[in-house]
Amino acid sequence: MSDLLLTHGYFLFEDEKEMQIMRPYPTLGLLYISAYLRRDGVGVEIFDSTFAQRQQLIDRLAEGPGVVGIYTNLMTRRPVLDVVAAAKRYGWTVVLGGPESANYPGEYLMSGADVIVVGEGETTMAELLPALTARGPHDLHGVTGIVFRDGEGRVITNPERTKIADLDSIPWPDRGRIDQARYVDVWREKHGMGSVNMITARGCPYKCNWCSHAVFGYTHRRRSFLDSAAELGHIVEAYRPDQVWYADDVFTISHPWLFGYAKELKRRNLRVPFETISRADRMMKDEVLQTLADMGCYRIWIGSESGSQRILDGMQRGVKVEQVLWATHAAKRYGIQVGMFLMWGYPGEQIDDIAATVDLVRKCQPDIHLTTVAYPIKNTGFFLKAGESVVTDKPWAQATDRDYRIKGRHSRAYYKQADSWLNNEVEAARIEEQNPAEAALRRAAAMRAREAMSAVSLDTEA
Ligand code: B12
Ligand code: SF4
Repeated sequence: MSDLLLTHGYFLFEDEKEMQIMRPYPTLGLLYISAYLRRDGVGVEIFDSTFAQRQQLIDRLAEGPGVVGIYTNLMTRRPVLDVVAAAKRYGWTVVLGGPESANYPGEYLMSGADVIVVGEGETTMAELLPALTARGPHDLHGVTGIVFRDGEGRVITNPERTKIADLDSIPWPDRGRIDQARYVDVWREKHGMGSVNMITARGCPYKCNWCSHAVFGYTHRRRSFLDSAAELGHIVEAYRPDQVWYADDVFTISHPWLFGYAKELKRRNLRVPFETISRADRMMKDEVLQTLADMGCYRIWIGSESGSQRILDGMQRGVKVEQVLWATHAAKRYGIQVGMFLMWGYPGEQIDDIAATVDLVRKCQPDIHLTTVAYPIKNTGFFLKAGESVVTDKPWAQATDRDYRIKGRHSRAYYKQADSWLNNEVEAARIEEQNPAEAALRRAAAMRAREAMSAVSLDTEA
């Protein structure tokens, strides 16, 4: 019998879209907590729901009560609420962690959860578990970093927990406790490259308005490059992936760190192809791109978001359009593929701003570009600024933050046409020289999409 069961609400096989994408990674947060607690002798079991059926988790909960800890993010609200209900039916004490429950502690407590952990889970759980055993779930005053309900049902928010200063002091994620090999195999089968995720830092100090800082705040803490390289060495030995994904928020944020890491990997004779995410303004040196290429970076994702400086400034992105243009071209010069993330519908965006985005992507010619219609995540600057214009017609328990709409904003159909305009224009520019006839057809399609936007422009979301 373990002291703690850890799980999450992401069931890959329940989601057709996710099954098509098939790029699963384990939730590192749970693996970090498991490793930390087990080092101190706590018995931890992980039920990794990714490849499981929901009923299997419910059957496990039926085996008997204890403490269950569940990771939450905004996509998994509904399955998590189901798991919480099942756990309560079988008498479990339920602890939630991750960005979503930190944003809605009151709602989750009212839905049956006993404790919400806000921020990093390792040290909080180490203190919370004995407190739960000794005092139960309603007398947890003094355990920092949690929200709970006292004996009278009042929601009590304890002070914030101090963040872990030295990330090298915590053990590496407990990948051995889950079927990590299955993730690698799924990747290899579907994409030809087995992949493993790891992180070298926690938190991001930038203030992009739509981005959730619910877990790490605005801190930025790095692991040493020696410890990170040692973990990569272990991953290669244990799981033989063909690539890794550095899931850091901004992989090239510290150039001295990057150069040190690259040197250490070279010393260890470790060159593993990888993809990662960064910001254009942290890539503005040939030496950075050369280093990434030498280390094995085959694709870099850039949060480009908009080609309009006015919109970028409104987002508090802190990046110039020219930097995105330079960074994408420079990455390609070094043989690194570029992926661009773009966002439609940020407040204030006009047709000219969309035109500027189309123009930027056309000039950048990334290998991949992905668009999203902006949605306000709870407690972000975007959410707070949008205020009463944030609306939803679903009850909280049935919705996610992605269901929030902004009153008066254009309809989904409008942004679908914007996608068509963008994709056709970018493709036309790409094939212009080899196939001018096809390029002309593409350009005509882009024009039609732009015109169709005017036709649906009055059709608003709410
Ligand atoms: C990698 C990543 C992904 C990956 C893979 C996820 C994975 N399995 O690894 C992919 C690309 C698939 C992805 C997708 C999405 N992501 Co994402 N992702 C991340 C990212 C960059 C890193 C996650 C990570 O490994 N963190 C490192 C670990 C150590 O931190 P952690 O998970 O938070 O865990 C700590 C604490 O939260 C806590 N904790 C965690 N679990 C538990 C459980 C218990 C019981 C306790 C007590 C504590 C606890 O302790 C942990 C250790 O200290 C984060 C940003 C970030 N820096 O965390 C965004 C982030 C989690 N993603 C986010 C979003 C919005 C998404 C998408 C919705 C995007 C989209 N529009 O489609 C999708 C949703 C996917 C899905 N179906 O669930 C948001 C979540 C916001 C929110 N309120 O939920 C984040 C925070 C980004 C942001 N800054 O806005 N994502
Ligand atoms: S979007 Fe990226 S750079 Fe901006 S605050 Fe979030 S993690 Fe940092």
